[in-house]
Amino acid sequence: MKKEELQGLLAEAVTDKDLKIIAEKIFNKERITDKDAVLLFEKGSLSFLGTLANFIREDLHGDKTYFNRNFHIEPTNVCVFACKFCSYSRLYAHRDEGWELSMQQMLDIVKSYDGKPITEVHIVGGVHPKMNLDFFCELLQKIKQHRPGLHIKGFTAVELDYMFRKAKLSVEEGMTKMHDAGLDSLPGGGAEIFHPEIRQQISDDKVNADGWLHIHEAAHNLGMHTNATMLYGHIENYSHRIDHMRRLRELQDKTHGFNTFIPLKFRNQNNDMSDVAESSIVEDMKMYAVARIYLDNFPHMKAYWPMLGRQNAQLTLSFGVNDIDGTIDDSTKIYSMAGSEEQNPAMTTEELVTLIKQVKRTPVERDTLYNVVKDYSETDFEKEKFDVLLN
Ligand code: V47
Ligand code: SF4
Repeated sequence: MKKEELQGLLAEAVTDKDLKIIAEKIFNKERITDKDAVLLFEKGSLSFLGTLANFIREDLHGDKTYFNRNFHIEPTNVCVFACKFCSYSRLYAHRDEGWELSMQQMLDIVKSYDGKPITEVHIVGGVHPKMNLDFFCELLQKIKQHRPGLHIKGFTAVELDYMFRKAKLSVEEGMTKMHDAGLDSLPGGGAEIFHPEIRQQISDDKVNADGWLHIHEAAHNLGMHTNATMLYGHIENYSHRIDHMRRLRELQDKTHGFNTFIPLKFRNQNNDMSDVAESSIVEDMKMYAVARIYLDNFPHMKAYWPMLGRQNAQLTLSFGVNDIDGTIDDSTKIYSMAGSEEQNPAMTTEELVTLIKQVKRTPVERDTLYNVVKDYSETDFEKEKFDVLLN
């Protein structure tokens, strides 16, 4: 729908003066304030927020919906920290209940994808006191020796902060070492909620907001791209969410190093916050929409489908999202252990493409840096299978 038509529709449907002013700002590509964002959360109806977020999404990306082909390595779930929402980690004292992969086991995982058209490996896990910077630098070097073209997106700022401090290196020195060893980009994990009022209650002992942002800034300064997440839908309020996004928007103004923002819906099974109810789907869609509207300098918005479930992920594509992550191998346990929809989060490319086409969007396979690998708008999988049989 054209901008003028949308403006007309909203002018009739929206009676609230403040919301009308915000809508005008968005149509004129002006930045909204923190106060505007609170108002959107509090007063914006789902259809209002969806219309505005979708306007921005289509302005930036049209109908394109990106995914990539990746696999995960989770080196360990043993962790020195004890985040209350985490269903995945085991303290070092209980490491016999967890897992620790050896260097060879991790390399064997990489080798198991030989010959497959995978573009990225995502490495993320607990903070193990014995797996140090040198160990992971060696792993990075060995992966690159084996498959130089594989993009390595790895290690949250929480893991890196711990490794750098243990190695007695500054953030800049540590990041340069990892980058030189083969680390290409950083995932967005460990951000949770930056505001100390909440952070102190849910993950008191790990790197704070400034430390997290410092690590991402150092990566950006080396030319690396990174993602950012936010764990929402637990004990935080709207102001905490906006405070979180404001800190990200400010750093992005400075470095332009963030690629993607990923709101992560809090899941409440098997953790110390099981008494906290999960957010509703309506609340989830509002979260995606407000994030798309507020973070005007983030190129991409991602819904992580293993956590949301497939149908809800489809829904997010009308609320600002233009990326639904990858065809993930079933090795990622962080969400299945927290009670996500997907106990076995693997989807073939064909399934992912169909999912996107079902909601009338254009599936595009990307690499980590959003270079187009393949546009699937014209792909007919049945015909492709038939052609293979004939040849
Ligand atoms: O930081 C942990 C979250 C994150 C729970 O950058 C939980 O492409 C919900 O960051 N309920 C790690 N969430 C995963 C992550 C990620 C995932 C996918 C893609 C990318 C990317 C990054 O998982 C943690 C934490 O915020 N998490 N426990 C839970 N119970
Ligand atoms: Fe450790 Fe990460 Fe779990 Fe926190 S969320 S306990 S840092 S694995």
